[in-house]
Amino acid sequence: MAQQKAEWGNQMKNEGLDDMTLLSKVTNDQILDNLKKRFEKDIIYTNIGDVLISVNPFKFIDGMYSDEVLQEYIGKSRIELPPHVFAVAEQTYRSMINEKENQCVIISGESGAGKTEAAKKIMQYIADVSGERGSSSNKKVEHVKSIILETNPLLEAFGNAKTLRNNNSSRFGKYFEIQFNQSNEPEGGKITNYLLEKSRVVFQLKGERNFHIFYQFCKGATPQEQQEFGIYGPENFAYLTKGDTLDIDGVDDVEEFALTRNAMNVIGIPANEQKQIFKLLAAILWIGNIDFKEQAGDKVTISDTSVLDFVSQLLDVPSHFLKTALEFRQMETRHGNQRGTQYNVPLNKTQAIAGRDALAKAIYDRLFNWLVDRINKEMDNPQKGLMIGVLDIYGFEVFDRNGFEQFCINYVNEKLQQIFIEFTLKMEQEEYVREGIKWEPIPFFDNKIVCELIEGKNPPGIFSILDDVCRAVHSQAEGADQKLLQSIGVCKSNPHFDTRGNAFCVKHYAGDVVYEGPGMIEKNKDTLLKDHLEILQMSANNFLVALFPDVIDTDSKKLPSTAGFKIKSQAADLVATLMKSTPHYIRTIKPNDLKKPNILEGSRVLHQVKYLGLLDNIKVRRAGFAYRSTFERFFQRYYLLSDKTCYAGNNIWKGDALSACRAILASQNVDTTQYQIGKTKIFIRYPEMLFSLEETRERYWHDMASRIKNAYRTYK
Ligand code: AD9
Ligand code: MG
Repeated sequence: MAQQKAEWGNQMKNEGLDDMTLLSKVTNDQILDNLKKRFEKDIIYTNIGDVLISVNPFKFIDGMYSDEVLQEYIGKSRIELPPHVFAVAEQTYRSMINEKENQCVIISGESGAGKTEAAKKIMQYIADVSGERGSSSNKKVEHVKSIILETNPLLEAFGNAKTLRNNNSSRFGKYFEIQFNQSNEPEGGKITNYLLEKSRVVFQLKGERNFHIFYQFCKGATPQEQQEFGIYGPENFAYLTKGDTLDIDGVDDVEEFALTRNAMNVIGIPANEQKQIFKLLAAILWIGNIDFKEQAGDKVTISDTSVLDFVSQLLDVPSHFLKTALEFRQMETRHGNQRGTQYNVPLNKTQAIAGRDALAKAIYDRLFNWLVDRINKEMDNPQKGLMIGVLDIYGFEVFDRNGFEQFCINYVNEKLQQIFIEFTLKMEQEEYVREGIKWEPIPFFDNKIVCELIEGKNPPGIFSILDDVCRAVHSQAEGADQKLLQSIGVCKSNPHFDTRGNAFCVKHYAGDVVYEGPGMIEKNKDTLLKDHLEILQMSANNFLVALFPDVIDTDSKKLPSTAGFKIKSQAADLVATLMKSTPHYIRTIKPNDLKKPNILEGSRVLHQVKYLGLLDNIKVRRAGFAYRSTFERFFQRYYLLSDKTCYAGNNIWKGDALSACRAILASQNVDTTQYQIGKTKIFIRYPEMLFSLEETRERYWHDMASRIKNAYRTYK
């Protein structure tokens, strides 16, 4: 480690700055140049003050996350060692202990930039340093630590997939909250998941796959599972072959399956529940193999009834009911508010396929949520102590064709950018004004206007318009897309919006995205078909029935909650939680689109540097103060440093906290240009000064301990 540290030191001298606050010229090109120099030397981490920038190396860098390196970061301040994800984890954990406040780590960046890998490192670090592994006498702590580490393979199996951008792309967002006990050990936890991309269950683009678990299961099922659930190689299932890709380079699905099963065991999911999970996965795959034959009169019939019978067996539902639910739609005559008779309308082939797929998606989505709830149950902790949350959420997405999913994903990113602006740019500047600190304001783009465009109520934002149209075309699908295009024009008063034929364009902070209108209303509705709900609730399998506790709504006037409404309220909850914690930022950057090591495409990185707002971040940081603390807190921490405030380790100060702070700073001969005194807080310009105060404090305690030891020896 010593040698490695020395090497890192040398690299830093020759190869770019480890804190870009110190750049000689603050321009986007200089930032790019600095990141590039470091990347070429395998230095993937760089700081902007407290924000960590990480460039994905797409390769294993020897020793980077070894136990020795991890140990090295324990107890160190951010400025003592080279920038590293462990330094962020350390600072997060120590801040929680020292400041007694909840913390969160917000990881952002586009798909394949390294968010999930960074999140895993943070979790690993916290599990490692919080009480010694394997030695804690508290069984609950040991169990929670194992779960923290094992949820990753499990949720990745069910929630990640190979995409064109990332071989292990998270197709859901997650906020993992670790709850600590009085001894600062993890004693509980809670995962909140956001918007699983369930459309992947039934469709994948060329070169992409369905969720990993399906391939793992098909390749790694035991002979008994193969027989009982009719599971064979993935090439046999329509849902697994849409993207013409069954394997991922360098990944052994059978080995991964063993890890998934192991994770289930460690987490505490018993064999009978595991069996239910696999049975439903098989049911989904077999639903995908149901095909329809067209009949005269725009009707269909299921081509192969043996497939239907097998699905019925897996779902434990009567075969003829399932057949009706898949071939017909139940309708009801209505006379005013009076309910009338029910009758079946035959579906055409397109409708039947859409219905079949909706059933498969609904089962998978509920199964995924069940899994998250199950893990949460294992980590449940009635004692609510301090918390650290780690947010790993899908990055900003722009595809050739963008739909409702991209719209929701980009909306959440817009909200996260708002928080970033709030914390790092706005609040910082507002605080200087409030505290009367001398300050040169820095202009920056505030994306509030884009958030308003999407979530606003008055004037109505895009989500409100989607909901209105859903309400207006409640029971019929026809004309919905047309109605949306008519209604959405009102958003044109916002300069970040425009219409383009069948589509509309939003000018996001990270770039312009054109969203296709057709299909949005259907996706926003997101209702489970009544016919499907009825059939699933009829199942003799209690596990399946419990996944669908929905009450069948007979009042057709009432609009069930929409997908847009759900993501909007989830985002609001998330923002509220994050705003109550002290944030730590990791901004991840993807160096190239080839997913290859040692290649940094300048234009791709520059684009990310721009939309991540790194330039504003550096400017505000340079003009600002690295550290601030209330007079009281500063005094409590450093009273030891002055003879006026401390005698023999005891606090002897009788005056006010501000005067104590002045006495402490004077005793350390701190230059008055290095700090400013505000109305309630002291602001310190450079972290080095704080570091030196910390060192003096440490030394004091150390000397004190030696003095006591000597005195004790003499006494003996
Ligand atoms: V997505 O929005 O979920 O599609 P992420 O999460 O940002 O995306 P991920 O962490 O999955 O990206 O990283 C993509 C791949 O890059 C990983 O599977 C690794 O192969 C690779 N990677 C990422 N970070 C590192 C790293 N620090 N060291 C080595 C890395 N490889
Ligand atoms: Mg990810």
